[in-house]
Amino acid sequence: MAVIVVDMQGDFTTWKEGALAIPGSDASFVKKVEQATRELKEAGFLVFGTQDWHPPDHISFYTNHPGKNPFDMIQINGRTQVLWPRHCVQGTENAKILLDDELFTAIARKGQNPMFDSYSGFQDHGGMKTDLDMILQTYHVSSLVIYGIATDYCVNATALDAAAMGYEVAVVGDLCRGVAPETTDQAFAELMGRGIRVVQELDLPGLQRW
Ligand code: VGL
Ligand code: ZN
Repeated sequence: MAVIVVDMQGDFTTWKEGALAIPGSDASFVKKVEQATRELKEAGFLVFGTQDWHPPDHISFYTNHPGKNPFDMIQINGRTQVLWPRHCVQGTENAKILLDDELFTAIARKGQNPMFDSYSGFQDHGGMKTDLDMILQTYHVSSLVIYGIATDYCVNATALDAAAMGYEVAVVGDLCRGVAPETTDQAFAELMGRGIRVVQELDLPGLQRW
């Protein structure tokens, strides 16, 4: 049994005045996520993280598409791409993970190829795998508790991929924050539709028998 903490990085938080700050991601949210993660680790879960880690010329930045604005949608390689503010640029202060480093057994970086976005911690939009699945297999992990930011993008994509790959998955709703209410509601509905359990932090003690 293991935890995946998704993209708890400065640029996604109001706490750090991030470039792509997700509503409700203040210091108390981050501290709550850190405390819950510490308790899960103490209960015997291995803890893994994902980290959005883009080069400056990344395709998802509106600044790399002349005339475009933040949150515009464009077609790239036959799929819709949201254009984001520049965020989580490799090596920058706000690309750092905000939780205590010592909690993590390993961290999988994603979004490093300038040509492809990567919401999922398992693979980018071009189908290139990260190390995450291999790392989980090394530790014989079969069930995953997933939470972090953003519910409607990277948490959603990571949980859907995990379920599709055969992991038993629970997403902890109140340890997530979403970009927008409508897409966040859609994400929870989609997760439940794929057999993923959506639980709350209070339910976690019951999950520890996984
Ligand atoms: C994310 C948008 C762009 C996320 C990452 O972590 O959900 N969202 N890059
Ligand atoms: Zn990104």
